[in-house]
Amino acid sequence: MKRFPNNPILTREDVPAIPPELVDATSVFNPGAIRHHGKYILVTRVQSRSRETFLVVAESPDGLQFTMHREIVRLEGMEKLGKRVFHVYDARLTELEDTVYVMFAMDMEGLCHLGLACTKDFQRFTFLGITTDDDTRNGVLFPEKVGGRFLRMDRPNRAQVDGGVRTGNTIWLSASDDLIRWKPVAPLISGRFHYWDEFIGSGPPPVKTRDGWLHIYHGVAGHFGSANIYQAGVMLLDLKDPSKVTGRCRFNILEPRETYELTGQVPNVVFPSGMVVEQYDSEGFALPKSPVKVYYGAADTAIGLATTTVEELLAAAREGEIPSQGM
Ligand code: BMA
Repeated sequence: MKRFPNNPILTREDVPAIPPELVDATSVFNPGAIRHHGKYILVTRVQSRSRETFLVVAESPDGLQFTMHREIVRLEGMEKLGKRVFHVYDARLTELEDTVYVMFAMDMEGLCHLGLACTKDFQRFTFLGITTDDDTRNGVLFPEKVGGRFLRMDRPNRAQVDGGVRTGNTIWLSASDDLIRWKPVAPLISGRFHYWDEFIGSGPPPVKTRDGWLHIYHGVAGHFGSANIYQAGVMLLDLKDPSKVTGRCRFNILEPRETYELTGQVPNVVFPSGMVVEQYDSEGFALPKSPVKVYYGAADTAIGLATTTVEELLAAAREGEIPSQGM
């Protein structure tokens, strides 16, 4: 992927003061992204000096220059949970039947859940519920039902990186009839120990192509002492049966190299979370030549944009497995 020359596209200096919670923001990162009614929308993660986390919408006419809203996203109905929610973060956006769904991480006492909210206008957001029983992050909805059911990928937090947070090394496919209650269907891919993607999690929601469901994920190399390196990669799932993995990149497609990715609140992080494919055919398949914009968190501090095409991503997903030494 190629970095946009004016990266980073959003930094703490772009975050307006939204008193009393948010003044002099510390960071803005890990955005969900969507093109909606001709505008590019990001739902960003913003932190204040208290290290509270807020979701704040940013919008743009061209996907390159964004303006942040002067209000914090309020998830209406979340107060009825009656339980403390420390943070909501890492939104992923999917449009289903004229409604935009936001799946996000919710840090609660002892574990992290996946929460679901919806909006039609990015002004009002309705909280729909907690959608997990176990510690889980990185939930992404498929943009349509497959085989009559809603599908998502999610990543149970069952592993621990040295010096890092609880994480996971398997992305699962789950299914649901109502978007709230989910059942695991099958594990999809697991971390490749010793290589770039030892710990993994979904990036942006998958994209429908004639060749299958194209999906960008993040991989963490945890074997470099104090520095966990977060990178981006790509995989492909069978169109009709997404529990079948048909491709996975050998090389990462983006890794921390620029100063704004190498240094910051958490160094060495590119964290892809939003993706806009510009062109689809009349049956809703992404066109191979279509430009693709990938929005990513850089060092948990700023937002970067990387560009590519659908066919380049498909080619990367077909690179194949990392061969074992000596075989
Ligand atoms: C992950 C998540 C992301 C974060 C990344 C790097 O576990 O918490 O939100 O960007 O770590 O710190």
